[in-house]
Amino acid sequence: AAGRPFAAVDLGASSGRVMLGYAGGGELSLREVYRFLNEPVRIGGTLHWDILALYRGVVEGLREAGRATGGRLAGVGVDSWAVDYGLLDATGALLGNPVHYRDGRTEGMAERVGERLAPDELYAATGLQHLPFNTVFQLAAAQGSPQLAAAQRLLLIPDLIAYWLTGEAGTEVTNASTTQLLDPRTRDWSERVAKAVGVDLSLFAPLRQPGDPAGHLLPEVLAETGLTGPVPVTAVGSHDTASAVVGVPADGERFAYIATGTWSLAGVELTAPVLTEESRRANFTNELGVDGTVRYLRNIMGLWLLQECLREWAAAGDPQELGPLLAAAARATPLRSVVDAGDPEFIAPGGMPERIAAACRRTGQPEPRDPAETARCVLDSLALAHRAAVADARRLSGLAVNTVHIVGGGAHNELLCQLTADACGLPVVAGPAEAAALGNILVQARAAGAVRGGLGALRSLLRATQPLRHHEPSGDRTAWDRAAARLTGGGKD
Ligand code: LFR
Repeated sequence: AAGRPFAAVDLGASSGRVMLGYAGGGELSLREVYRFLNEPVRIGGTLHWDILALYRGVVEGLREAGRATGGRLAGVGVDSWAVDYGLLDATGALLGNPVHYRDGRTEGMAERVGERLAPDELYAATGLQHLPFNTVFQLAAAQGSPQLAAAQRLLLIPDLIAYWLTGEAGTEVTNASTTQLLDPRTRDWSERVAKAVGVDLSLFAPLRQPGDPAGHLLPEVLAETGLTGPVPVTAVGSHDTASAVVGVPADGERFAYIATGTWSLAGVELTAPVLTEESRRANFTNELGVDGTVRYLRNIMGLWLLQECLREWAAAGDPQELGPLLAAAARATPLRSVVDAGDPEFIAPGGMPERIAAACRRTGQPEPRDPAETARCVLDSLALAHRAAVADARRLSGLAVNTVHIVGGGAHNELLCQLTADACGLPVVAGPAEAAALGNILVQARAAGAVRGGLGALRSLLRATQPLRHHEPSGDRTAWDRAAARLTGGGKD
């Protein structure tokens, strides 16, 4: 093979994986070498990430990658979910387990921060959509805690893993943009915001750009993984969604993307942020992307709704297999009832089937009667939310969109992809499912000189090498309008 071997560490909310990719000389291939569960732990009423288990998974995965390559790797890159962090003391020791963004500690924090900086000013300065768990709100919740008082460093999750692998601390900018402390115009910290909300910016390590060197695997890590040094670690789009957007196999600029997994992140790629009041009201975010781009998108609950139902049914002694469940959902009555898949009421774990049923009752719609109807309700609701996000992104950014790309785990879900095409009235290109890992590898490979060019060139390499599926819009689009009206109280069928 012509390509050189790179490892992508990609940590998701439900599982982590180490992927081995070969890139260069026209080749781009990827395979999973190790996957491990990411199981949060509730202790003393707080939901934590089991960060040491995740780190162990990373080490095991790098060892597996080395086993496949004779101990040689041309590079390693780390991406994960956003907003969360670990605190380190003056010696670099971790102060407690990172808290999960779905933990309830941020309740009431937006109001508290809002007293110091009004929501419209916060948006005008940071361009970030309001999500209750943005890092600023987590830091507001941690204010006054002995841990924060002892902290000398704050490292976002992928930067924390990279620090343990290399001994070097940095703050990668695409993920830093999800803290709500960064100005998307200057792509640098907003000292004004930090001062107003009482955050000490010296907690953060220096900013890094995707493609920047981030150190080398430490001797102890080489020994543990059996890899032969030196192995460079490269800053990638360390926010998984930033890497996933690199991994969108788009041709040209007129596309919308939906990165689906635990979340659906739906929007467009821009060269400048949109910071208008209208954009704030539509709850659109301006997260930073690779190569100076802006990820203008909205968070939608995503397959979390279904994952939580599956967990609940299994716990109640009624386990469902995903394949048959989706087949039954495909046969269920379309658009029988829908919920607002953008509603933050669905963020916390627990009791999901009942919470979905309650949302249906509240809007005067029939409750789903069984798992198949619940799954159909979730998928119809996601497609409806995808449609609204794509329409709003077009309207607010002025970008003419002619194709919707679905990447991430949800690209495997044919029903979801078809419903999204139907709802949007646009062709959907589905795949790659491992867009985040591919985006991670492409940025490393480019930094190493194995591939060349801008995002357009990286994406044409994706199109040439990755299997994609096409969905043409079908059905009656007005049915989606009527379903949307049920949620806004605009009329009940
Ligand atoms: C997706 C994601 C989203 C972010 C959410 C929480 O994995 O990174 O982009 O809003 O997780 O961090």
